[in-house]
This record gives sequence, structure tokens and C-alpha cells, in this order.
Amino acid sequence: MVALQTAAAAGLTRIGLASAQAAEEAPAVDNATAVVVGSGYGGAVAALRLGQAGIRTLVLEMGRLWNTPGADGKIFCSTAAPDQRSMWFRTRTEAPLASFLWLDVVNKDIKPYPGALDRVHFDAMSVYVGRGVGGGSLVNGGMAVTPSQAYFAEQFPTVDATEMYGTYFPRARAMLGVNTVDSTWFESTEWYRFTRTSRKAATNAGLKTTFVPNVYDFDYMQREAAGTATKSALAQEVIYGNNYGKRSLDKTYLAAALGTGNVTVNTLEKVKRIERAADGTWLLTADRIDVTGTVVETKQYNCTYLFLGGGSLGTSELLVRARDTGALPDLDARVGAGWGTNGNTMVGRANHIWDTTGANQSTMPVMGIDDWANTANPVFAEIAPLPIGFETWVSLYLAITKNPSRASFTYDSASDGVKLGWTAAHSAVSVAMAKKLFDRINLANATIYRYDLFGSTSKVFADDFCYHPLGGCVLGQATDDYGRVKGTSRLYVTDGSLVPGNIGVNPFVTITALAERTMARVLVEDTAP
Ligand code: FAE
Repeated sequence: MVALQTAAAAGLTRIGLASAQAAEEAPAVDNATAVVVGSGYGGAVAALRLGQAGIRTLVLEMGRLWNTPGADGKIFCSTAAPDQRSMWFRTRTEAPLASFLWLDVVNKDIKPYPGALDRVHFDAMSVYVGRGVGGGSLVNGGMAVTPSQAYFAEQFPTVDATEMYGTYFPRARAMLGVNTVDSTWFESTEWYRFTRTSRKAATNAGLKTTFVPNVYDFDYMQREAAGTATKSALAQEVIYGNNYGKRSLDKTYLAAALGTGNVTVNTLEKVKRIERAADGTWLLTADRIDVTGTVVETKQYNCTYLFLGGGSLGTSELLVRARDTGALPDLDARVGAGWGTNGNTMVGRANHIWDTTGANQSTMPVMGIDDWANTANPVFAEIAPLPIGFETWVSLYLAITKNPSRASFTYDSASDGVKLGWTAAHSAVSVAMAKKLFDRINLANATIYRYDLFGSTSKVFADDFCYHPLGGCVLGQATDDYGRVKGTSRLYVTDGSLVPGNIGVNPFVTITALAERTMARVLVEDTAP
């Protein structure tokens, strides 16, 4: 933790216990025993467990370290007043809710900068991801949900579910700092009126709701509500970062990783190529950018063990490129395949005038409508906030549907990037499933949908973006059962690309637990002297 702070305060892009000295002496070609690409959930677990094992590890992260306050004294900007810190090299924000009453009042012009939230556009789907030390943990809603054991076993038939639920899920939850809202406070506070109103509507339709844990510190949130702590979740902070309260990875796994003294993080460095050197070690090429996005240096790294934690998009792109440009021709044909949106679709309902949702809304979701057991139409819908500071009567949801559609990434030589084969027809499956559930809620409550939230005049379901990209290097298919990439050696995947397109709940606890399982095995079997 100390290292994270001092390094950024000094304006350095290299962070470790001896960061100041290291930055001045950093050689052009760097050697580490292990390199971890990306510092989200998968990367952070890998870094900590490698560091604890005494292995000298370098983490390469394309985003910046978020701990230096801007002119307003805050590290992150709020959703209400987005500035350059909000999004990754944009001239205008691209918020999920594009409009209100069809008005273009949500998005703002900003200066290009390595902001915390990115929206990556493919032909028929755009994907929100976090950028910076901590990856998605910086921008997400903190919902820390463990999937049902039955569905986990269905999605991961070769993984010992008993061991996962006995060892790795509890380990992940403990390290992530998962906690649950106090139910008495929840029932009385104005900040969760929106959730109670949605719960009532679901109950009227005979649907079950369930509390979901979060990594936001609920004691802190209660102090925010009491006026004794600076507001964050209660001050419209979430998708562009939280200044207080949230236990993002830079405060948990990554702080512990740096504390081992064996881990260094280089920021604003994007790995673009991985290949095998003649001596069998890994050779990486990375572009270092400045805050204008200009490439100021192209660097090379050499390591024995390579861990990919660039997320479903980042890792899939690196591996598809490596296979299809001939750098790693023996990678499995299933690299790039098995991608899905976790069945994501967002929707808003209009409540009756007497069913208020409140001007004051916490940004941290704490409840879901759980209809996953309905085999005819399995849906788990997060009750999402719409924290815009005035009464809207809107109930907003992020539905996770059991959409079986999967797409693949393919290499595009023209851009040296990847294309994603996800189509509007794939999204239509999620929409149809969500619609069945919310039609039921509307019928039971004599309510209607909102048509004004997603830009166009008639769009009810947001079918063109997702928060939960999963797959692209599926466990047991493109890798062995522990994330070792097939067709090569000492190359591992530890992130969301291992999950086969859907996990039925918000995914980061699953990603973290699977990474813990991989590291436990790999450190014993692959790195022993
Ligand atoms: P991720 O966290 O995306 O980390 C990948 C990291 O690698 C990033 O920091 C990248 O900048 C970096 N990177 C990528 N490519 C490169 C490269 N070539 N070179 C260097 N660095 C690279 O991956 N999930 C939940 O469970 N609960 C929630 O409440 C929730 N809410 C969400 C809300 C929003 C707005 C968003 C965007 C996501 C949300 N998610 C939520 C999803 C969750 O954040 C996501 O599943 C995880 O962050 C994925 O973890 P990974 O380790 O796969």
C-alpha cells in the first residue's frame, strides 16, 4: 500500500517497494522470473501468490495508477460531473444510460486521457472494462456474488466443485473483503428506497429476491449516510471510480502483492506481442504511453513464466494474435472461442407515482431478483441504482440471462487487432429472456417499460453493451483444467477469459476463485526447483 502511494505521488510509472530507485535504473530490456499482463482480478491473484512464493514478478498494466488527487482534491470524478478522468481516451463520455427523457443530458465532452472506464466497440456489441491498477475493480458495482454450485458444476464439468466451494471461493471472498448490508439499516434508509420499490414489484409478481454481498464497506456507507464520513457511494461515484469505501484490488490483493517485496507494477504499458525466445523463455513487446496516449517507448521483457490477466478482451486478443501471426502457431484452435456477455441486458421500468425510488440512491447494488431456478427462463436480475439526484420513478435492472449464444474473436491483419463475431441475433436471445421476466413484473403491477434511457426513441432493452465479458480462452478447452495454455508451456491464463461465456451471476468472485485455484496448483507443480 505504501509503495502504491509513494510511487504515484512521485509521478512514476513503475511501482514497487524500491520503486523510486528502480525507475531511474530501469534497463531497456527487463528480466523478471514471472510477468503478469494486466492487474484486474486474475492478474492481481497471480501477482500476490507469485510474490508470496518468492518469485520476482513484474506486472504490466496499460492503465494508470489511481491515487493522485486532481485539482478538485479527488482521485476519481463522479458520474454526475465526468471529466478527463472518466473514460479511456475519449472526447465525450459514453455512459451506459445514454439519455433521460430522450434528452442527451448524460454524456459530457471531455479531454482525451487514460481515464478509468473504457468502452470497447465491436460490430454488434460494445464492452465496458476498467483501465488502471486494479482493472475492473476500479469501476464496477462491487457485487460479490458466488454462483450456485449446480450451475458452476454445469459450466465447469472438469473442476472439482466441492473443492472450489470449500476452499477457493471462501479464500477469494476473504481476500476481496466481501461484506453484506445490514438488513435493519437497509429497510429504513432512504438510500435503498429504489431497491425496496423494485423488491415490492418483484414480490407482487411472485418472484424471489435475494440480498447480494458487496466489496463496498457497508460500515463506511452507514457513516456516509450519517454525515460522519465523506460520501462516495452516496455521492454518485461508481463507474468512473470510487474515492472512498470500495475495497478495490489496489487496496486488497495488489497492496499485499507489493508488500511481499517481490512484485513490481509498471503502468501505462500495453503488451502488444508475446513470443518465445530461442532459449525457450518468453519475450514480450510493450508500448509505454504518456497521458496523451502517445507511444513514448517500445519495451521488451523477458521471463520464464507468463501469466495473462488482461481480461477476456485483452487476453483473447494477445493469444489470437500470437497464434494467427505465427508467433505461437501451436495454440489450440479454441483460443478466441467461447465468448459471451453473461447474458447481460439492461432495462428500466416506470413505477406508479406513489412508488417512488428516491432522489438519493446508493450506487452499490445489494439485491437481485433470483429466477435462475426457473428452467424455462433462467434470469438473475441485479436491482441497479439510477443515482441522478432527483426522483425518477425508474426501476433499473442489469439482467443476467442464461443465453447460450457464444461468439469468437478472429485476427484482423488490417488493424493487427481482433474482430468479435457477436451479432444482434445473439443479443436478441438475452432480450427475449429478460423481457419474459419483466413483462411478468409489469403485468402484476400494471406498469410499463421506460423508452427514454438508451438513446433511441423505442429502445427498451440495452442490447448493444455488456459489463461482463467472459470467455475467449475457456478452461479445459483452450487451456488445461488449471489455465495452462495448450500447445505451449509456462503460459497461463488467470482471468475472465477462462469462463465459458456465462456464469449466471456477476462474475468477479468466480474469476478470483478460479485464479486462486490455478495459482495453488501451478506454484506446486510448475515452479518447484
Ligand atoms: P479486468 O478486471 O478487466 O482486468 C484486466 C486488466 O488488464 C485491466 O486493468 C486492463 O487495463 C489490463 N490490460 C488489458 N490488456 C492489456 C495489455 N495488452 N497490456 C497491459 N494491460 C492490459 O479482468 N462484476 C461483478 O462481479 N460485480 C459487479 O458488481 C460488477 N459490476 C461491473 C460494473 C461495470 C461498470 C463494469 C465495467 C464491470 C462490472 N463487473 C462486475 C465485471 C467485472 O469488473 C469483471 O468481470 C472483472 O473485472 C474481470 O476481471 P479480469 O481479471 O478478467
